[in-house]
Amino acid sequence: MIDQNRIAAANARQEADLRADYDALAHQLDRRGVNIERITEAVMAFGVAVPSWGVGTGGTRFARFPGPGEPRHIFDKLEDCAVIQDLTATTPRVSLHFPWDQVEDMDGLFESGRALGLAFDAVNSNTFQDHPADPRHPLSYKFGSLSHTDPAVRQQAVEHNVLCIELGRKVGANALTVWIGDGSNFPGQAHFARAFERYVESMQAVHGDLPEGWKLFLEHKIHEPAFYSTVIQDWGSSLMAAQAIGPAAHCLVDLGHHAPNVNIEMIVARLAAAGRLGGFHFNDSKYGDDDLDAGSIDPFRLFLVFNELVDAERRGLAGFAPAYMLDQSHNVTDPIESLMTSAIEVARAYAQALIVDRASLDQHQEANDVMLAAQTLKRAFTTDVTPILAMARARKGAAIDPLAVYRASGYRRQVAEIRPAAKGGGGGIV
Ligand code: LRH
Ligand code: MN
Ligand code: MN
Repeated sequence: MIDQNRIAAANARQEADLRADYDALAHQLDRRGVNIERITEAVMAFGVAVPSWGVGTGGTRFARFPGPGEPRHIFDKLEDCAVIQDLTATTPRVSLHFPWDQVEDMDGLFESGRALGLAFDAVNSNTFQDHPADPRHPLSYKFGSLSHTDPAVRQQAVEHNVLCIELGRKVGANALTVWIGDGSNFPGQAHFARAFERYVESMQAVHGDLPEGWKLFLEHKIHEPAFYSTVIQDWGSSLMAAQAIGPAAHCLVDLGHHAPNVNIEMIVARLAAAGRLGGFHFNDSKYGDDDLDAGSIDPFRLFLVFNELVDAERRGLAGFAPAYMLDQSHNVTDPIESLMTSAIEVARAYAQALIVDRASLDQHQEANDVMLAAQTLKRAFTTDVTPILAMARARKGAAIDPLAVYRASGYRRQVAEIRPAAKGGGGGIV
């Protein structure tokens, strides 16, 4: 979607400066026993998926303010995703959400992705909304889906998930992510134990339908839309459920789905140790499921999450292969700009985690040298790895400065001429 010559010309202007910064960092890392080339290679191999729904402007319960050139459908969304990949070479896969992205011609969708240089990541089911236009969905999810008291609603929700697997197969996906809004708004409204049992039973049926090699991701969330209790509210419920559902069931950690102050990096370590860490939805937050841009509020936490991931990778935990994805909502920025920036921030956290001096860290931990252990981590976190990230992009034919090239390309202006202006308006409460 972005002219390669434009990227090459912009890179040519910045190449000498990048080389100087990269060489300086190489010397610094070399003194610390770190080979910069190994880090750059790892960053080049790193990818984080983009959610199809992320390229449209998000909204809140109060209002939505769409920007120019909003994607009209999944094919427009794929084009926007391709822009992000062209410029960053960090987002080779797109995650679809059904029925939002469901089209008659799923094979055509797969082909469109391929023509744009994109593959498909985990697909997401949606039983947190009713599907009034779909004759297969006569029943409402107002009081739950996979854990509903009515077996007919549970069956409908199971069938939707089975359909999502079928659609996912057509685009070469190999995982289904299930997040449900099931829960309660009043004490006494739901029977905690029975609702959980019903959820597990429904998910066992979905698990039974998984093709060979597929994973089933269970995404927990503490609250919203249910504001008193949620059926899969935290990693404990998620792990209990995954262990009961079957071997392909894994826990997915969306960074925004926890109570404030929860130690997410420790959850990561626990799930990895249990062999059930499925993947991530990266975003950032200050209060709840804010869905702010990854790394924009608490980059240190993002680094600490990757510190655990790199540690788990080094320890060679069996079957350790978490799926990485962004899941954020852009209310006041151009979604393409936010997603490019966030993908780079996630890669930054990975690169910082890779340069942690793990031998020293082990030593300080064993000797209970608190200050030096903490400083070992901080030293990696405070190292500016920007030249590594930029060099990795340049070597893959992407932009040294993706944002500048994107703005100069005029992409948003061009698509705004083709795509009709989207109307804003009230959110759910207006
Ligand atoms: C729920 C969630 C989940 C949904 C997406 C739209 O808050 O994180 O991943 O599928 O948002
Ligand atoms: Mn999510
Ligand atoms: Mn969320």
